[in-house]
Formats: sequence, C-alpha cells, structure tokens
Amino acid sequence: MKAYGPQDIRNVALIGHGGTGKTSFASAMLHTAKAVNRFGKVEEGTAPTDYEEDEIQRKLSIASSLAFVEWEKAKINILDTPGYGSFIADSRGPIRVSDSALIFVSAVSGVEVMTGKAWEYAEEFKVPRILVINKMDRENASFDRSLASVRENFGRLAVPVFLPLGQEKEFAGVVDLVKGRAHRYAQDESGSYTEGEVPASMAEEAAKARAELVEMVAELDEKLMEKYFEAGDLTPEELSAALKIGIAQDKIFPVLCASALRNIGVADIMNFLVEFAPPANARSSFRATPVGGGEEFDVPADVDAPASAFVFKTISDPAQGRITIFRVVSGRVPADATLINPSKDASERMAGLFHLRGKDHVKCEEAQAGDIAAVMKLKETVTGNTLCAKERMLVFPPVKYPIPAISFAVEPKSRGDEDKIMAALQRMVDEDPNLTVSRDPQTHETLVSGSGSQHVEVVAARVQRRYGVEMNIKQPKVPYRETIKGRAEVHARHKKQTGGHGQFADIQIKMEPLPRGAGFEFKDEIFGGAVPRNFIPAVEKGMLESLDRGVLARYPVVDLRITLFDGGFHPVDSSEMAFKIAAHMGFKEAMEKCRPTLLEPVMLVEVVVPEENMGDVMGDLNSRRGRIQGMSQKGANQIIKAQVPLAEMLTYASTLKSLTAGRGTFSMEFAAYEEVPAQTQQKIVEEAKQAKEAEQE
Ligand SMILES: Nc1nc2c(ncn2[C@@H]2O[C@H](COP(=O)(O)OP(=O)(O)OP(=O)(O)O)[C@@H](O)[C@H]2O)c(=O)[nH]1
Ligand SMILES: [Mg+2]
Repeated sequence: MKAYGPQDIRNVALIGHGGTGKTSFASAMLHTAKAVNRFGKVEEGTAPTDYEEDEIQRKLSIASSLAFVEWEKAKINILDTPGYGSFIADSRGPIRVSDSALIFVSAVSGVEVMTGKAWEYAEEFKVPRILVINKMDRENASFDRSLASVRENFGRLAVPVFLPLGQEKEFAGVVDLVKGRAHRYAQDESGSYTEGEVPASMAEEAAKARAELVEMVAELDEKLMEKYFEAGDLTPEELSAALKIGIAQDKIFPVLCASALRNIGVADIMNFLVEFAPPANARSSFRATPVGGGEEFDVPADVDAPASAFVFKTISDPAQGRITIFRVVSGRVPADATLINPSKDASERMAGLFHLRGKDHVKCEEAQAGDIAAVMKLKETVTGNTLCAKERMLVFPPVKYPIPAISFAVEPKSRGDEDKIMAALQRMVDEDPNLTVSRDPQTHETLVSGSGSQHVEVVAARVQRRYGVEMNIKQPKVPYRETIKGRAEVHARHKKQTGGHGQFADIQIKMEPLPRGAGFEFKDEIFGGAVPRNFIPAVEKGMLESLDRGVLARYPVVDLRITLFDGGFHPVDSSEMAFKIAAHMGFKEAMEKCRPTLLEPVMLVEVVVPEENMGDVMGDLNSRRGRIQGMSQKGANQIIKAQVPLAEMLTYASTLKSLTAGRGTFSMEFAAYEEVPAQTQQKIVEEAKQAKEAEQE
C-alpha cells in the first residue's frame, strides 16, 4: 500500500474502562471504511482486534492490538487497548505513540474506575483527549447523565460537540454542533447515513449546546472573544479552527457519542478525527538523547530527517516468531532498510515491512515519520528500544510500567518441564511489559510477577496453548525487601592457609541507609593502594551478590550505601575470589549491625461498593491494616480509596464478593514500599527461618 505522510496520519488510542466498547468501535471503523469484508463482533469472537484465542473466549481485550483505516485521504491508525484493571497497563505503550486518545465511557454506567486511570495515562503522556459516550443504543443509556459524570470527574473543559438523535432503542444518529447538521444512520449496520436539518424538536437543545461550545472556544483566544461579543456567534470556519487548537492544547475535551455495536455515529467520529484530531506531525513529544553523550533534543516528525523509530510493542507469535511494532518518529523506513539499535549495539534489517490490521499483515514498501509499522524477525530488539539510522544515533526513553504487584510461584505439571516453562515465560515477557519472571533466590522456585491473579492465570493459559506446557500456580508471594536503619563500620578479613597457595583479603567498609527507592550505591574511597585497583570490582561484585539475600529473611536488600575505605592484601595469596568472600563476610556482619528491617509493598486500593455495604467494607479494610484516604459518591455507589499492604489483599476478592453480594469491585496498584510493623516482621522472619531449615534437611 502507499505510504502516508505525517500530516495525513492520525494515531488514535482507544482507551477506557473494560467493556465500554473500544474493540467493538475499532471493528465498526474497519467495517465502515470497508477495510474488512464483514462486521466483526466481540460477542461472536470475530472482532479483528480481539483475535487471540483467550480474548475470544473471555470476550475482552487482554493485550493492545492495532488496525488502520484509510478514510477521507487520511490513514487512521487505531490502537485498541485493554480496559480491565489487570490488563490496562498495557495501554501505556500505545498511548505513548498516539497523537490523540478516544476515551470510551458507557452511556449506561458513566465514568468508572478505569476511565480515571485511562485519563491519567493520557494526561501523563500529554495526549489530547476526546470522549466517546458509547452504547447509546442500550436500555438505560443517557447522554446527559453520562456527560454529567464526565464533567464531575474531568471538569468543565469536557464539552459536547455531538448530541445524540434519540437514545436507547431510538438512538438513530448524531447532531454535529459544528456543522449544525443531523446525520441519521442506516439501520443495517453499514455505517452510512443521510444528512438533514436538525429536527425541530431538538432545535432549542442544539442551539444551547452550540452556544456553550462556541463560548468555550472563544475563550481560547482574545480576538475570537471580541468577535463573539460583537457578532454573538462565530462562523463555522472560526469555530473549527479554534476547536482544533483547543483540542491539541488540552484546553477542550470534546464529547462525542455513538453506538459501536449498531454502527451509529462511527463515521462521524472518523470524520471528526480526520478534521480535528492532531496529525502525526502536530506535536513533537519525542525527546531523544544522542548516543555518545550530549544534550537531549526534540525529534519532530520530519520525513526528510534521518530515520528513527520507537518500539512500543512486541508480539511473540509461536508460528511466526517475534513481531516488532514501532512508530517511525522521523525520516522514512523503507522495507529492507538496516537500522541501528544503539541500546543493543546491533544492526537490524527491516525485512518485510507491514502494517497490522488485527492479526493480518498488510505489506508496505515504506513507512514515513508518524506512521506505525511492524517487522518480523529482528534479532535483538525488544519493547522500549530505539531503532535509528547510523547518520543520527539517538535513544528515546522507554515507557515506564508499574512494578508488578504480585508474584506467584509456578511449577510445571509434569516434572522435567522446568526449562521449557522458563523459555516459554521468557517469550511472554518479551510481549508483555507488565510481566516479569525471576527465580526465587531462597526457594529456587520460578516466580511470575504481574498485575494480579487474573493476569498470571492468563499468562499460564497462553503458555499452555502456545508452547504445550502446563503449570501449576501456587499461592501468591509478597515481594518483601530488606533494608537497614542504622550505620556501621566493619572490618572483614578472609584468610586461609592450606598447604601451598593461601587465600587472603582484608577490607574495611562503612554501611549506611539511603532514602526509599534509591537502590544500592557502592563507593570506593581507597587511597594509596590499601586494596589494589584490580580487586576493587571484586569487592563490589561480592556486595552485589550479597544484596540478593538479606540477613533477616533472605529477601533482596535495597536502599543502602557501602563505602570501601580501607583494607589490605597479600602479594601472592590475594585474589578476586578472596576479595569477594571478604565482601560477603563484611556485608553480613555490617547488615546485622545496622538494625535491619523488612519492607513490604503497599497498594493503592480503590473499592467501588453500594452505599449500604460501606460500613462493612470500611471495617474490613481497617482490619487489613488499611489506611482510608478518601471516599466519594458515584451514582448509587461509593468509591473508597485506601492504602493497604499487599500481604493483606491476597484474599480480598472473595471477601469483597461476600460482603457486597458480588456487587463490589476493586482495583489496586503498587504505591510504595513501607516498613513492616514489628509484630508482623517477627512472623515473617520466623517463617523464613523454618523454610531455610526445611531446605537444609
Ligand atoms: N448495546 C451495545 N453494546 C455494545 C456496544 N459496544 C460494545 N458493546 C458490547 O459491550 C461488550 C464489550 O465490548 P468490547 O468492544 O469488547 O469492549 P472493550 O472496551 O473493548 O472491552 P475491553 O477490551 O475488555 O476493555 C460486548 O458484549 C459488546 O458487544 C454498543 O455500542 N451498544
Ligand atoms: Mg477490547
């Protein structure tokens, strides 16, 4: 297919709470633009952007996926993202590379927990936001109520640009307030419409809404304001031009409406995107660091500049191998080009360049700045990497993902599959930035860490389906950490005289705490060769190894500094090994003297419950060492925000279910590491001791 230039590309992320119709909307766009030959449905397992087997089974999106339509001379790149709490973090990459986001809100439920999260993500990446009130056809759909809920949550900058023509069963189309026309859609789901006058019954409502829009837009610019005061209105051209600027600058959040399922309003939203959403060259949100040092600089979507691309997603396809998906940030990437991956010091060939439409590959000869494309069989490149031309080597910072909240130990169902499982999980990590796999240094178990139990279950099911290995998921583990509260100096000497060659190393170190989140620092203050230069890295390495297991309960140690300030050596008997052993000894002794303590992850928990269950739910959160941080009303429900240690949340889902007769929902994310209260510490330390003893028997 032909290559589009940045001015004709719209990168649009579909984001929002689970089940609000993002995938259905993507499907309706594809159908309306005749990019597919049938209208795929989530309920029938045929929606193009929910193509994975588990997505089809569960009828929801698990990972983000891509599609595109060619519409009104533009290419709209659609980034369909998951909305459920366990999967929503996967939307971060797609949002990062988008130039606008459609935030989906159900016309029945209004703003929900993850609507807020999606909004925050878009805000964090400074992506202009357009709200879509979807499911206008459903029973109990209400545009006004949903709009009120949007404004309550996101403020008065959210302003309708469309009004619905009827609602619930009667929903038939939209009134476009900019053009002042009504579009009535065909009932056959084709997405076509006939244009006409705004119906007389809506004239007053539409005039009022338009006046509100015009006023908001006029406020953006003094000249427009004057004009508006004099003439009492703006021309459609003035309104359009100012609206475009308002959206790009986050000064207006247009509110649109649709029914994805019945394909009503979708064509209008596509027109809206082409006309009003920022094109791929409108903003320069890509700052890069030059390879080899130098000032950070902006990389605009300039087609004539040297090529650069940012990898925001990887798919591990068991049959086809790795698919690497990127946004071309600058220049052109022709098929077969060779680009450099500076982080991996590798050069990669872009053989067989294509665009993705669900699982289908649409071949292309070239992708220009602003476009999104994919390539198979790159050797080294992973999500978060930069690819660039050797004429201008640079690196874009990777997208940050939340620290996985919960770790589960997994084991193969059949013995001997350990290596297979590890290899399969590694592939899963390639495609899922919210997943980490590690080995528990104490129990040697394989640990899978993700956003919650549902996430890890999905991963296990994928591993089984794709790679044919089954695993058991054990009780979740809380990723405790150890740190210190005091400071100490110790002198450690490792000396062994056995027959011939002896071993000798002598070090003096200082250990002191660092602020939370600082990690580990090693400082070398050796002067005059008390410890020879070539052995100092061995001391540091020994310390790093020691960090894997603290002295309290063998959890990783964080937030401390070790300074090596003196020592001694023997011209024959000293070796790297001897210094490493001395480091281990010194570390252990110092940590014991430094008032070691345990840290635990504390989660930010948001619970949505019916009014009448408030008391019980609050009481229960208190008993879980929870600190309530706020409450707010949302329709007939209450939202409770609290900070609760993860250790107390492992069984929460079932408790909440029974406390609220299944009506309560919650989400949680990692907030911070905090010190474990003394009593609880004792228990954990005791358990670790027993585990160690059991291991040694
Ligand atoms: N009545 C009605 N149902 C809709 C509409 N849009 C989506 N649905 C239904 O709502 C359910 C969820 O739709 P999806 O398109 O999967 O929603 P989603 O936002 O992609 O959900 P996640 O990917 O899980 O976040 C499905 O059963 C759809 O058929 C709509 O406009 N009207
Ligand atoms: Mg979806």
